[in-house]
Amino acid sequence: MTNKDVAYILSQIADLLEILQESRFRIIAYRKAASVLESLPEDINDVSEQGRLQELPGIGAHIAERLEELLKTGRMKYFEELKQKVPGGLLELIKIRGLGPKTAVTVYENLGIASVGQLEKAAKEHKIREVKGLGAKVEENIIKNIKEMEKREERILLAEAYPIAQEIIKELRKQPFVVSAETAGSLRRMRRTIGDIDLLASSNEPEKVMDFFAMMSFVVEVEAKGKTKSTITHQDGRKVDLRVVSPDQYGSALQYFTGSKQHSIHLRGIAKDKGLKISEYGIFEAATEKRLGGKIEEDIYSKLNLPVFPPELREDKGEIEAAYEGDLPKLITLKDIKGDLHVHTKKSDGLNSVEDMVSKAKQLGYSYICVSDHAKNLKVAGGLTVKELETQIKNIKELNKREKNFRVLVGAELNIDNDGNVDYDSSLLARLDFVSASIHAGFNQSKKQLTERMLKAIENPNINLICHPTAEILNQRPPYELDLPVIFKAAAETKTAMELNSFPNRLDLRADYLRAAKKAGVKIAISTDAHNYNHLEYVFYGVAIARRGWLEKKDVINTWGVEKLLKFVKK
Ligand code: DGT
Ligand code: CA
Ligand code: CA
Ligand code: ZN
Repeated sequence: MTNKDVAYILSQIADLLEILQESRFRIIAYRKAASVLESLPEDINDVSEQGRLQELPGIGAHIAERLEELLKTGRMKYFEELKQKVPGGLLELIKIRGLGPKTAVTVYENLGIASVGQLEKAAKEHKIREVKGLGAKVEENIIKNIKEMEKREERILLAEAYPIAQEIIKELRKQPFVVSAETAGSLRRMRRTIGDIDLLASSNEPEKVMDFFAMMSFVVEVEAKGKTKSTITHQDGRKVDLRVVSPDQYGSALQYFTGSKQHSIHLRGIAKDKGLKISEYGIFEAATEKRLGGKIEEDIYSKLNLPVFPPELREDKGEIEAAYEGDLPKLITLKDIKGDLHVHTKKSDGLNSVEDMVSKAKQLGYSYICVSDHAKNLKVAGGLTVKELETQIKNIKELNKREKNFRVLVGAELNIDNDGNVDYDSSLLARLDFVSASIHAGFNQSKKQLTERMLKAIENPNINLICHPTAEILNQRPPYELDLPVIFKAAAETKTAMELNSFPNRLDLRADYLRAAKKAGVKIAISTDAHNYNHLEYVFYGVAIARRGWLEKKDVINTWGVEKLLKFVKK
């Protein structure tokens, strides 16, 4: 048992005593003891064996005796007895911020509530405010704090995790005692959402790395600190794991901790057939245990006659088979992107002018953008009236006269209504350079209805792109159901592109749908749906997801120059 384990038990005892409304002094005593153990510089087991427990501040005869029992037997009778007296869910209840033991006991005694789920339900049904001594304010806080608690358990958006990790990696690499440092896990594979942030470093002085990591300026809590692995909470509330290995094991460790687990399991099977063994420590001859390498990832992959896969592909979704058959895609890169086809301005619900968007686009090295403000039927998003769109067309025409190596396309993001119809009449649409359409409401329709609705838009000759096709919002709204094979077939036939929307909480189409779309012959636009000029940078995440979807430059229409793009639009 570690100091931390013991401290946790002591604090649970304090919680239980609070729920049982025991003596204030006893509760404080257990809290104090827990905090002493939390920061104790030596191993509690040693202290106990040497009979020095009572020498520690805040540890009296009673607690010392119970600790000794716990450290010797792994159990503490007193703790077990307390737990018997309190329904299990109550301990969970008092973890909700602002809900003290007193309130927990009150709701338990009055309403029989002993779990977070029951509590949330009762609060939503306004049962809490009726309990004597609680009231409406308490009820509101309960709902708010439960929501917050759930949010903390959500997966992190890639665009949230990535900058945090890069900041740490950059600092680590500057340290003389760090040989290399890199992201690992789902973050290195650039999944849309990340469970926890995994980092890996190599060093000959691992303890220095651990010390440095724990003391970085944005660390708000050190959850665990070991000789080669630590976990901290970043000021953004996110947990970050860092492991350190020796430089000669860096490659095998990086391969292992990048995963995915499925990918690595598949590799291990292949290694076994070749009489080899791989682990985080290296690649070995199975019979003799002789180490064959592990300093770089290539040591592992090359012994299996495999290339070092781009991390985005390491999901065991056919990449290993494709590599043996020489069929791996040459993945698209950020440099291939030449323009953004989904950009809003302040004329609808964006923040900036066309000029602002253009100037940022030029900084990114683009040669075009398409201004696609919302259209008239989407009033909530400031959709442009016919007259406003006419003005937009005129203004952009003027602007293009002043531009030399840059082209602003005029477009619109039409709203596909419940019947599959869109804004404006087709003579006006025909005057636009590039037309997008998307579903913004009516998500509760059946799969059949939604599919037909979208098909109608796809078959509309004026429409070139379907934006955020499944309407999924990460951590908030699941994708609606579509008959994707039917949709993709129609899109390929009509040369209607599908969007990979790069906005961090969308990243829609997701990787497996992109692959299916590509297989069906559908072209993809990686756009940002920028509502201010900084959003144009989100394309980075879009490209990452495109890579996870095995997309190549040729599959993506905004890697083309503007002439080729407009030729595609003409269908
Ligand atoms: P996440 O955090 O849920 O987004 O997903 P990952 O992929 O980052 O998974 P995580 O954090 O549990 O573990 C990091 C990596 O460590 C994982 O990608 C592969 C490796 N790993 C973890 N558990 C196992 C295992 O049981 N077997 C193998 N081969 N690798 C594992
Ligand atoms: Ca992870
Ligand atoms: Ca992890
Ligand atoms: Zn949009």
